[in-house]
Amino acid sequence: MKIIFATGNKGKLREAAEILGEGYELVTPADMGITEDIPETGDTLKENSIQKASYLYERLHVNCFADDTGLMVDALGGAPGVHSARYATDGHDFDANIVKLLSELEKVGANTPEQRTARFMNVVTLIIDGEMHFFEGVVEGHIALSRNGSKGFGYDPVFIPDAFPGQTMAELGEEVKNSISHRGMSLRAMATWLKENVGE
Ligand code: ITT
Repeated sequence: MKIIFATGNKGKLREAAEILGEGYELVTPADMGITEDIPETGDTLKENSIQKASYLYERLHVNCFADDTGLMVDALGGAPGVHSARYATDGHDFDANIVKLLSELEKVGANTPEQRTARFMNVVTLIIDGEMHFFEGVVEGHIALSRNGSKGFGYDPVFIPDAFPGQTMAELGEEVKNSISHRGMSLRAMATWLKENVGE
């Protein structure tokens, strides 16, 4: 099945291709000549996910999906949350975001795993024949005291999932990450829905 993934994030694209597997050909907005940043100005992950998928559907009238993800840290009242991409700067600066996250946790004196609990939450919006469908995923864990590992992207070097205590997502590598991740959960649910309802 050929489907557009409304993302400009290469890490997400790589993971989605791996999670969905051989039956899918993923096309990006850039492949379709859409090179501007797709706006994401909503107050919730779901609003942003809808905004990204709708932006493409309105322009191209083709089946597509979008993923919006946030890292919710309990000791920071749920921050960076919906603002995860632009936590430290206006751009998508992964390193600066991690530096800010570690420093904010230090400021509030959250030093133990129990004080640093967090989760990645993900909402996928799928538009098929003009109708929207939603799939959600979550992975629980905590924020490491310092960064470790070089795989993955974004906040992976500081996120330790409960399923593998002692290793960050960036140490576990893509295959293990996908098997337990927020994105793995929602995209596998989307693939099941597509198989049952579209037959692909
Ligand atoms: P698109 O909107 O183009 O898909 P984005 O990077 O803007 O890409 P989000 O708004 O969904 O995507 O992501 C918010 C931030 O969370 C961003 O900085 C990501 O790098 C980070 N992030 C998203 N998924 C992640 C993951 O699986 N592991 C670590 N960090 C992640």
